[in-house]
Amino acid sequence: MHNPLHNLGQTRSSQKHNHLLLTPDTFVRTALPGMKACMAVVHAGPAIGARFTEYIAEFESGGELGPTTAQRFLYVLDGQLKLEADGRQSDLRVRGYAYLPEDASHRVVATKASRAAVIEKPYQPLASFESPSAIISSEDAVSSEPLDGDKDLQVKHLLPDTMPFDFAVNSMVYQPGAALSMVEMHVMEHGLLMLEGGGIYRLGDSWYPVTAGDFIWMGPWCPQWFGAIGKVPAKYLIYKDWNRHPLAPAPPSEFMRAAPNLDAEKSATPQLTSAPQSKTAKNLPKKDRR
Ligand code: UGY
Ligand code: MN
Repeated sequence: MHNPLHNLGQTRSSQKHNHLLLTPDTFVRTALPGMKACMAVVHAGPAIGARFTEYIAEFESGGELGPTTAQRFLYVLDGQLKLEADGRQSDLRVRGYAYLPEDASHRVVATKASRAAVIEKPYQPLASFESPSAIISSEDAVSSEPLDGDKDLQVKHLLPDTMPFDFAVNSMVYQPGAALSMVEMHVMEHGLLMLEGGGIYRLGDSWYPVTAGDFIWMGPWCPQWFGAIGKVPAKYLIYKDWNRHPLAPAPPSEFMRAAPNLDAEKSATPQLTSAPQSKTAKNLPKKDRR
């Protein structure tokens, strides 16, 4: 039953200068331009200092995402999506995902009531590399590897670990009792969606109980540590920017300030490839690639 006293104003949600914890009791839905029968719960974006946006899209059957001028990554949480890109149609089921480069004209339509995590980031090109092609795959098709040799903490890299990609999206599964082996502080920011289980997240100088459905944004150098507690594994989907020099120009400011012309027709057609195979960027010891 709806509680008019709203739990006396209590929530686990918290906003600090270098991190944000959003719990489902505080989610507010909004429509984004071009969405049809679909609502977004925006979790992070330039308004809080993030250089990407992440939102949960909640589709009715037949609902559709609007366009974006940025790179887009989609991960299906519930239901089923039909993706049309480059004249090809693909079905994305739970744990299915897609990476669409900036110039990929595409449509995303739900074939039943569905939810997806959507990440969008303006691309930072490198003069010496071609920009990436589209990827359509499933987490189930990607093999995992232990983090820092800990078999109880398994990571799946959903995007190729190669320089053309300016961001990574990984899933991380912690057996009960497993934990990050260090308090991490790094230049990259994170968008993190808890998918299963729970535990304790240290963010900055605070320790938070977290559980499936929660979202966390961590700004650059935000102290971070996680330990899984409970009787089931804890799993999260985590975004980070990477593979770019810290002095690399930020994405064009039009992306951040002005409303882009989202109706513009795009002509370029991406080349679709299957699951990523390459794992390790050249010249970097694997253990440092968290
Ligand atoms: O990839 C990462 O930086 C990851 N290990 N961070 C995290 O789980 N908070
Ligand atoms: Mn990290």
